[in-house]
Amino acid sequence: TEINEKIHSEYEWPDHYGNPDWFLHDRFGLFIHWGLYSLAARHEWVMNREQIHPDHYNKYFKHFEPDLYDPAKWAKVAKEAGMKYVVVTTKHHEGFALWDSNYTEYKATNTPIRKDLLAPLVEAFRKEGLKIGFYHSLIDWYHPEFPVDCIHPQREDEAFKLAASGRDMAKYREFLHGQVRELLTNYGKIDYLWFDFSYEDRGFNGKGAKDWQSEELEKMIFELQPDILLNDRLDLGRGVTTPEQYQPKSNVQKNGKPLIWEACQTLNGSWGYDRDNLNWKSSELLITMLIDTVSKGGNLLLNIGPNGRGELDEKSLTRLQEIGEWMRLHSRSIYGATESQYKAPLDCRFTQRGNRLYLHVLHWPFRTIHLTGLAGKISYAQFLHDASEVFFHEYEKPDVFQHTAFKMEPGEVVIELPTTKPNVVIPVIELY
Ligand code: H79
Repeated sequence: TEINEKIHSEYEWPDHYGNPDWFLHDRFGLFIHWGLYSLAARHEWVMNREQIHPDHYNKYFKHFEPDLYDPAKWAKVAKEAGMKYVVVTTKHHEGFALWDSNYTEYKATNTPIRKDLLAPLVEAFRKEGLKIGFYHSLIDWYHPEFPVDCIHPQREDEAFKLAASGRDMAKYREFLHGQVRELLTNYGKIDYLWFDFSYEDRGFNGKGAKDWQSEELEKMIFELQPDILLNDRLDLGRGVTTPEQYQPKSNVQKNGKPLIWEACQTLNGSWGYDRDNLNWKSSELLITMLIDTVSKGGNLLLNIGPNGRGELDEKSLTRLQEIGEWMRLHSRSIYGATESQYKAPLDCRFTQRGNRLYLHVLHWPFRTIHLTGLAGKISYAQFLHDASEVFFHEYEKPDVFQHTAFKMEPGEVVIELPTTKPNVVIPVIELY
């Protein structure tokens, strides 16, 4: 109980942004990438990677009919995995709208399924008590006024180059702002808006805040949804920092203060449904990534790519279920927890919630773990999963006889472990 509470009270976060308390508490969200690329089933950048002309890509639009779509199932899976919020692709770079937008004909209601697919999803996840986030692509490879640039497909094709001349960013911007207005008007309270992405520095005609008119867009967003959180990809230097498929070495700081950040990660390296993918992460690795993120003061937004019929594949389901089983027993070390001031030993991660310290043992050692600087600060230790007591030994003074197995440095605590690793993916010891 003597563990010093020195959790960052002040984050680098703009005053005019919404209150991020729920976000900092909840820590774990579900990302959903679902669009026409789910039919291609070979990565959501397929249009770019294979330089597919919009006219040809149109086959996916003509055949999009997710007849088994049941967002209540997805919401249940997310809830049981321990996720507290969802971020769904309203429109990805391909330009296809999942909702009944008045600004385009390229939308779900004009595919064979003939339905707004966003409304039932929002309803289903709200019903399970999850907060609602929208992913929205700033980039658009379908809109005829989006100026062709360094990451636009078909840029080497002569006919395309001709069609690409005279595109008007102002017209695209009107469309972009208009769609965002729809999304923030027609679906009730939206908790989080996740833009993707700015790339002014990436080469020919790369786009940033000036192109999107991010300041005006941001102003409109807060008029429509005063409590909403925004990510950092509008190129304004503020919002939730979103490292992509990358675990930062430590909490990112700015002006000497920690930033609010969220790792976004895939199950297999692809965001969209990817049938032949061989790069699936194990459940253990995914749980490790969640722990690692929270131990650095961040959130984890973990992605699924539902298929063209609107279902989740077996591999995704298994992983979410296994994460959920771990979370059922260990969420106390995740929700409301953050990084600790104490340095974790080798192959361990600390999280801290108030005066409670959580030691996550990623790799099971033989018999002991030495913790530095904690002598005299702990009164009890137990495994989280079964509340079984864990013995520990504290350094007292140098001249006192100490058992050789627990030879300690000043200030150290030695945790005494069972020889066999408990039967959970990653055991956690609660210290307080
Ligand atoms: O929606 C998911 C991805 O499709 C999207 N963001 C997540 C959430 C995304 N993927 N990649 N990126 C954002 C940034 C991409 C950068 C690169 Fe490139 C594309 C690196 C290599 C190809 C652009 C073209 C920059 C260099 C070459």
